[in-house]
Amino acid sequence: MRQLGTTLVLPAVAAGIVILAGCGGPAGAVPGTAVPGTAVPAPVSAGQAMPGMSMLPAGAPGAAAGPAAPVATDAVSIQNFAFSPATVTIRTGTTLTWTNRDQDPHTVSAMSGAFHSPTLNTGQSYQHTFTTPGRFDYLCTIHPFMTATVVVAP
Ligand SMILES: [Cu+2]
Repeated sequence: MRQLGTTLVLPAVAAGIVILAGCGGPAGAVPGTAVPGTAVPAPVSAGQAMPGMSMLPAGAPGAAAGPAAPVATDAVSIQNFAFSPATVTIRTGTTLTWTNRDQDPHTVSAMSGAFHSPTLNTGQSYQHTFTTPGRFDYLCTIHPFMTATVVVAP
């Protein structure tokens, strides 16, 4: 008898756990559902985003201090027939360095003619200092489909 009772209880408990677990989801969703729209994911995503987001706020103050705070990089890789990053934003006076990491030769050539590297073979680099604010689209003259942009902030 006891064994039967116990046997019956266990499934009941298990079922209860399952039910509770099941209710956990819907229960949490109900409040959100009660307020349809963006309110549903907001609380959840806010909590989950905190760890990842914490890095952004950390950098945000610094970025806020410098309105022009661009992508902090002064190096562009030429790899897989593409410039990476394809768009870089730098401050006036920054020297950019392109390095060819492909097996094929490439060039770094401004469409405006503002700068033009020699043919860069594997592992070779080219540097150009941007002294004038503006947007500089450039390409590889050997592979004209390879285009990229340098944005020079004042
Ligand atoms: Cu190329």
